[in-house]
This record gives sequence, structure tokens and C-alpha cells, in this order.
Amino acid sequence: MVDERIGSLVDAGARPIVIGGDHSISLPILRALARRHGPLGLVQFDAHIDTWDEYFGGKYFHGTPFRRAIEEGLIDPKRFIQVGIRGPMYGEDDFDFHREHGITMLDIEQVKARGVGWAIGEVHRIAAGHAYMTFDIDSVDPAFAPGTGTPEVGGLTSHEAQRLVRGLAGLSLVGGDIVEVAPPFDGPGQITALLAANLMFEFLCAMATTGTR
Ligand SMILES: [Mn+2]
Repeated sequence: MVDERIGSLVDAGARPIVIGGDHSISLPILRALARRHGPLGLVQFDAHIDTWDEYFGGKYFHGTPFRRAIEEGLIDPKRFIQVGIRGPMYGEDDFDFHREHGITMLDIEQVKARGVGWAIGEVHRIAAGHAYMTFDIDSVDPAFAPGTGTPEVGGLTSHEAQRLVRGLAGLSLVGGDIVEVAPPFDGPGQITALLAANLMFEFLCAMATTGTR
């Protein structure tokens, strides 16, 4: 359903910006885009890796979309970079899949210690070529974005998030999404929704720097 709808937009020459909803929505979008462009680079801003195999016996869940996307050949794992990852983790083998496939992960400690400029450089180095952005709002600290289902303390500030998305300018972006915004959990002034809307604007501006379709 999502796959078909996005496919018809892509066929019309548009580049989708999608707002979620939980992170499982990225998978059908990637199916539609990979059909047109082939395997894509992926820039994922997230507190969680979302490359787990299954939850409660289910293969399709908001913690599994990017493992499925690699299995289906929608993204090139060597051009896949995750930014802002932090704990808690389930166990030692959480990163086996990363090692096996050559996925790059910048955890929050690296981003804070080495800086946003460095992280942007790594993103451009890894995700060169046609690329998709997925921004999970839980990559941002709950002090700035409380309105999400799985908040994790010690995340990006609003300003770091803005700079990171702005830093995508120049990449060959074919589309993107901002997900996991949950209005019922939002704080005073709808600060999460306000940030998500501004990040969408930043992403639109970054996409406008390239003519990629
Ligand atoms: Mn996520």
C-alpha cells in the first residue's frame, strides 16, 4: 500500500518526504525507491540501531526495518551510516549484523566528542551516491523531543539535529522520512512536533541542493 503510493509519486518524478508514524514505515518507502534507483545509501539518525532480527517472533516491527531492507537488497550496507546510537542494548551480539555487513555506526559519544562537523564528513564519505535519510526523533534528547515512544536520555540537542540535517546538503538525496513522533506524549508547546517540522524544513532545503530524481 505505502509502497504503491510512494511508487506512483516517484514515477511522477517527485522525491518523497514522509512523516511517521513508527519506524516500520521506512521499509515500504525504500522498496519503492530502490525499484527506481537500485540499492541506496542510507543515513539513519536514531537512538536505536533498528537492525534487530525480530521482536516477539515478528519479523516486521519498528526495530527491524533496516535488517529487512538489507536482506531485500534495498540498501547497500557499505553505504549505510547510523548516527546518534546509544544504549541500553540487548546484548553483545546486537552488532554482529553490523560487522557481517560492514554497516558504519557513529554512537552518541563519538558525535559529542568529535563534533557535528566530523559526523557530517563521515556521512558524506559513507553515503555517497543516491541516498535516503531516515530521522528517528528519538535520536534527539527527550529534553528537546519528549513526544516519542522509546525516549533515550543523553541524545542530540535540537541545534545539533538541525546542523546534522543541514549538513546533508550536497548528497544525492532521493527522499527521506521523519518518524516516531507521538503527539500524545508531547510536552508543553508541542516541542517535539515543532522540532520535527523544522527538521523537515531543513531536509527539504538540503534536498533542494541537488536535482536528483
Ligand atoms: Mn528507530
